[in-house]
Amino acid sequence: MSELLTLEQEFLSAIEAANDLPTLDEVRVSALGKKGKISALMQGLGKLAPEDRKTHGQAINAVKQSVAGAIEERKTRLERDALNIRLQTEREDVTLPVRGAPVNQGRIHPISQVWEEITEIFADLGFAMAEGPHIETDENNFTKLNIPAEHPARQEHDTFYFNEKEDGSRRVLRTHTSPVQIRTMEQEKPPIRIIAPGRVYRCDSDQTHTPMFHQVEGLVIDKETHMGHLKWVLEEFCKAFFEVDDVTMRFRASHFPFTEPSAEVDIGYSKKGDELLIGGDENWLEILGCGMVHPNVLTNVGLDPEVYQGFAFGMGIDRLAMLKYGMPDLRAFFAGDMRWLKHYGFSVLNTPTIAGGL
Ligand code: 2NL
Repeated sequence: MSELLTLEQEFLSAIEAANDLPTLDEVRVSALGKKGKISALMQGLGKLAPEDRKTHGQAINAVKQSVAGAIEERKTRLERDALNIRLQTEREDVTLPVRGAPVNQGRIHPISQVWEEITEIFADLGFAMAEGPHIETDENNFTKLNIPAEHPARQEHDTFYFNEKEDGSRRVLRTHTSPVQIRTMEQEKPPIRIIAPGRVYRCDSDQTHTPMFHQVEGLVIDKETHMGHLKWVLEEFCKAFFEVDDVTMRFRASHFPFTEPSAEVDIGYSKKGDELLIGGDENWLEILGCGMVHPNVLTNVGLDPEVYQGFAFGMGIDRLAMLKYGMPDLRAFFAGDMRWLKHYGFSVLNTPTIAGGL
């Protein structure tokens, strides 16, 4: 029994002497841990005569309680002391300027910004947004758009082709977002009013071309949709996009395999120093292509051209971004240069809305 009391005294002094939490924990392990001295005594009870077990067991338990209690008390004390020391020594200067949060440092890429602006404007005009795969079938990218095999337009598209499959079919990286409209016309019944913004790919790279660029196409199909509607939609779009009350637009007859008639659209502008002012008819800038959906395209997607008609248009997002925000070099868009992005990028918190201004 006296052995037990000595052991208790030993532990209590060790606990009192422990000046930090790790040392205190070492004491705890040596006393109460799985291989600790008190635990060992507990395990030894089995070897005692049955009549001694109870008294010994109670005595060991009492020591265990007292040691555990002392450890807990010491722990609370050490933690409080540590906190007091920190409170006395650590100082926070609340007058220091606030460090920029990620939300203030990050930038929205001009392409993302213009993409948002465009979808916001067309959403306001009643268009839904449609998306589709970047890897497309030859049929969706060309054939159904009235561009049959051997058509010269296929060469103009500088297509990235995948290897031919065993059945002779081959896939392509979409050269325009038109396959998205093809899919929509096949899946939904008119009236259809959609825009399809997205990445497109052409095997072409120089000062004004990158192998991946961004396009937005629009499509409206109904029973009586005509070119007057097309003109109005594009005019409203240009006014909203360039944030002006009036635009001058010029529709020049053109040709695309998938529209008939087809037109290219220019907007008038003038120069004031380095600045480009939208409006007037001093200079013209081509911004998009459009037309009435070709009857063959309607037939190819299962729509009766005797019942349905509609218009479509397409424009380059990157080009529109360069124009609106005065960025001269297309290749800088994809260089990933943080200095460029800091200069031309947009605040994360500045989402374009029709009401709040683009
Ligand atoms: C351009 C010209 C255009 C279309 C795209 C289209 C799509 C379908 C049917 C008919 Cl599914 N047309 N798209 C029509 C005319 C012009 O894009 O210069 N884009 C950058």
